[in-house]
Amino acid sequence: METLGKDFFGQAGWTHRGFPVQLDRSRNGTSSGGPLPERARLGAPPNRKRWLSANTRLGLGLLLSLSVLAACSGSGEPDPARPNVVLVLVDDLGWMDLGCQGSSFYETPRIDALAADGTRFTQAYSNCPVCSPSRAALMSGQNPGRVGFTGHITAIGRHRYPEDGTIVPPNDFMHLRHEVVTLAEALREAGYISASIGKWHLGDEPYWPRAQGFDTNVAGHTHGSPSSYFFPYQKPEQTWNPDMPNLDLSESAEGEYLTDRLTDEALAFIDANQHRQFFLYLSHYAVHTPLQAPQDLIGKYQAKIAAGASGKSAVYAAMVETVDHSVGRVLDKLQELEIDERTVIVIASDNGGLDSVTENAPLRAGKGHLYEGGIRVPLIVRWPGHTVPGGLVHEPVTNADLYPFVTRLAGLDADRFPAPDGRDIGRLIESGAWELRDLIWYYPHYSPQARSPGAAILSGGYKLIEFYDPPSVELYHLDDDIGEERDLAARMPRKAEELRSLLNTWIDENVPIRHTSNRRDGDASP
Ligand SMILES: [Ca+2]
Repeated sequence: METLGKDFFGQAGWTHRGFPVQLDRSRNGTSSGGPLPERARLGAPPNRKRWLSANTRLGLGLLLSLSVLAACSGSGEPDPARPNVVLVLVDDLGWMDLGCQGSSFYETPRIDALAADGTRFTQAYSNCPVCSPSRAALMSGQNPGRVGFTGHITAIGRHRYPEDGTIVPPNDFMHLRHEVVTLAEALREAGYISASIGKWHLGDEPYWPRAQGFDTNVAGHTHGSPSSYFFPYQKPEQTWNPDMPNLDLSESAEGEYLTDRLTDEALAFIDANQHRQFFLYLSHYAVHTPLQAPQDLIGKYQAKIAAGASGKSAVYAAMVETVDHSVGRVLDKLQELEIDERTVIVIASDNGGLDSVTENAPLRAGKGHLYEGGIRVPLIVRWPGHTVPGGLVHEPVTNADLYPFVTRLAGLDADRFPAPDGRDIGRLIESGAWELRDLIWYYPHYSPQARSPGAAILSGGYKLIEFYDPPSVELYHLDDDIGEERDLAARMPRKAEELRSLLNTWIDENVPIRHTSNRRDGDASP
């Protein structure tokens, strides 16, 4: 496949090969190291949001309905037809990391109760097996490939990849471009106030939440993890110590734990905005590494393991439980303020569980892989008046589907806030009406975990993974092989070729910044 050279995004003068970023071709490591190098900044001026440009945004404010404007004015109670939205994104939460998902090791009573009170999606996916691109999809309703952000941001900036690999990963943007209308920007148009509390990981400071439609950013920065989960959230012996923006530590004390502190911030935001419509994006750094948790909780899981429970890490389990506490505190606050009935809650994860610390079985592999363990994630929605207690949805959905759902909740017109790769999951909750569609993953990067670039398609119950290094395809029928143990590619070559063709046609037509061959003969085909 050929890499598009210019103007795919309408940015005059931009070329892929002209991207002045130094690629690091070392084999070793991807997520630790020294300070960030100066990075290229493309497109819009870096310090000012150039949002709502282009035709889709022309005159948008004037087109808002009077009811929306009334809600914006702050007069009276918020329109109950347009609920608050609390989106709790748990970093790296694996498919089996919750009691309601079937785990007997992890203790997550509050999330389990939420699932019992709402709808649980049994085949939900992140749009990428690693953080940043997955979050780009969540915020945009678009496939990471479509927005030119397919690899995650590391502590050194860009991914490393092997010098002798078969492909050169795309020189992607490594930020969510300002031209993309984020969920927060859309909701701002509907009069919502919004806060991003916790992990962001969608670019350097010019692309942090305040520049992407959020009114508040607490602790969101360029990177994907804190140096430490404990106050002061830094490790003096480490050179890489990102500050936590707007996290006032003047009254903090030793032992303060980040997940609890972010929850404090979330509750303060809810308190302050209880009389208006709000969007709370509570994006926990947990349960991503570094593995750190309160000692009493760790001891509890150490005892469980000692007593014979099957669990890989007591510390990780303790981190999962801190997130459950957080969700419980948010639920209690909503109830205390009597706004729970006009608040939609979503619990989601940005990629599969890290399989060195958690058990994803029956899924294969974990974070960083295109197998189910890397992309299949928990998704729970409570939508008062709509979700039925204990509801289950088995249709495949992705986090990009949250964009059209949430914008619809806010009363926004889908024509003006399109989500080309998302579909409103509210339809599934309300009526079950859903047409089958193909899902696509494009992840041509050497992840730290899998080091196996590739792409995948889920179509009609069959999943084909095309690996780029070395080139190969695998075909699974997920409906009767959720563990991807029986590769059908050799037995069903026509089906494999059909899906491979669909996959690559989609990539060719929709992904502007693609990988290239690393072969020296100049052949650009993977
Ligand atoms: Ca993640």
